[in-house]
Amino acid sequence: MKTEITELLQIEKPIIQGGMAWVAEHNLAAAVSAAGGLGIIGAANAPADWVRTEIRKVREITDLPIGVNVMLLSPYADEVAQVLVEEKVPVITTGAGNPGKYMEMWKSSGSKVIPVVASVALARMMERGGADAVIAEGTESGGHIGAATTMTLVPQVVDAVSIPVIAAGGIGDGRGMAAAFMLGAKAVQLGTRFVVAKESICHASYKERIIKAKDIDSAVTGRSHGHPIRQLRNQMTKEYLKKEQEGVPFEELELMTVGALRNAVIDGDVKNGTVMAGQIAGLVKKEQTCQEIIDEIMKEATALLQGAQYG
Ligand code: TUI
Repeated sequence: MKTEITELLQIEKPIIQGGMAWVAEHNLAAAVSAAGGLGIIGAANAPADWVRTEIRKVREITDLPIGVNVMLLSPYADEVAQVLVEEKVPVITTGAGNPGKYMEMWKSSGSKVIPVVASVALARMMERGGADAVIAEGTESGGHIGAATTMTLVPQVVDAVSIPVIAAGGIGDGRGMAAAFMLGAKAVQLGTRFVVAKESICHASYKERIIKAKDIDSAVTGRSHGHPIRQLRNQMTKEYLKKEQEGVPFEELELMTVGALRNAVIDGDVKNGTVMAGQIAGLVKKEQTCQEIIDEIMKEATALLQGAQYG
């Protein structure tokens, strides 16, 4: 399936893996790229040296294109931005902010730059700033989220910009991919489904929580202080939401979540840790290899899109 995104990124299939903190490391990124999609290393809050090492580890496994996601709230964002220039990373995506100040350096070092946007206004600004494409991410996503749904955001961003749009948030199978293409997207980005991939280093208990999740099992913490995070409900979200409702100050709430994502992803503490996942978790039923996931989604989407205009 050829689209403006497969051409732009030199990949076979228009499926991109999200840059999930702790999960999106070299094993997962290499497996997604090897399966014909675009694997992404999630820099999240990691130091720049970790990012450089992960990029080099992927390169030992495959020559195929990969990307790095820069989480713009990270204290290491400036250093990570510089490492991506030095390592000549072919694709850079960004999240949780406006990457305007890095755009020129990344473009002039030859990277394709694809910011995640949660509004039409930011999409327009990114196009003016030289972005090659944007990822329109709906509130169905796991982790840090915006307010608009994928169904409403994607077509409005598609109408507002002339660069290609990648849809994200709530997409977990070929039906979701086909629907996104009908809204005008030229590729999709998936997170939750890849968390459960065989090649994902995520703890078995975390994967199990996603597999067992039902449609309405996620909660959003942090709305009161402007950093909403979607995650699966557990003891921690219960306590957090109660304290948030009582008006407990941000600093105290933040203390509750220090190291909590790592505790869940690496140590498997799904009770008191942060189990980030999107609303589509209820659809994810089994652990599969990245190749199986991508082949299944492509087969289903292409059958649905037969005769439709998707390129
Ligand atoms: O970035 C994400 N998802 C994430 S990042 C993350 S790590 C984290 N951990 C704890 C606290 C905060 C972050 C976990 N999940 N997705 C991309 C995304 N970007 N979603 C929404 C946005 C977004 C929202 C508003 C991007 C830009 C924006 O506007 C900023 C502006 O300045 O206009």
